[in-house]
Amino acid sequence: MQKNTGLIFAADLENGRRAINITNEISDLIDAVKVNYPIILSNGLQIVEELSRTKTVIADLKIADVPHINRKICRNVFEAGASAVICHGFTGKNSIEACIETANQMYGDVYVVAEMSHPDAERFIHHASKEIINIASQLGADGLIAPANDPKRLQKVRKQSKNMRILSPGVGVQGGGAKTAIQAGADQIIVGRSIYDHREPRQAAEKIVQDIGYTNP
Ligand code: O7E
Repeated sequence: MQKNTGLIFAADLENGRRAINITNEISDLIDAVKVNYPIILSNGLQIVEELSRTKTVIADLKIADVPHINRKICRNVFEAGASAVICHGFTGKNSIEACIETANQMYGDVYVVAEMSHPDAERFIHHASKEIINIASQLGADGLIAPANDPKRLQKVRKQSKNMRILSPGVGVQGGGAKTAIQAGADQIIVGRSIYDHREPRQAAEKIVQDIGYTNP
């Protein structure tokens, strides 16, 4: 996935038409559109194909199964038009590797969840993040996911991951700021509700892109 504005739109809408309309409306302001279970379960995998006509699609299925199932999940979403998948890291080397091998065969990217942004995330995943980052790095993952609303943890992930790309959710409704997250080490910011729940989604996206520090060349 190319980095340009630094903004990734999380299209967590059950209404596929609305997701497509907003994606079209802000398409020049975003690097990619991220789809998760709500939109895929409501609209089928076809929504990946439809969105991919406008924008690079990241399939955020937080894949976390045994290796042969991970391969099938990845193959299905790549065949539908996704350019990248997101998998969990806590499942360990073999499960992450299955995603990366499949992605390599299908010219896709894999991002691995290193830390999460919700309350109580620290109970389990944060203890494992250092090892997750090491495994993701050794296996050649394209990047990591780490929380924008916890700049200290984000900084830590940045330090441990050296120059791996970091995509960061948690801006807006979850309390994080785009500028702070970029300063803490994020490369790209993932935003959903602050865009799609805004009266003027384009205005909201423009403001975030400004906060990221993107300037039109
Ligand atoms: O709070 P919002 O509305 O801006 O939505 C945030 C999006 O980021 C949503 O799609 C959610 O699934 C995702 N996310 C988190 O909020 N926290 C995390 O720790 C991880 C993710 C995520 O996207 O993981 C894979 C990128």
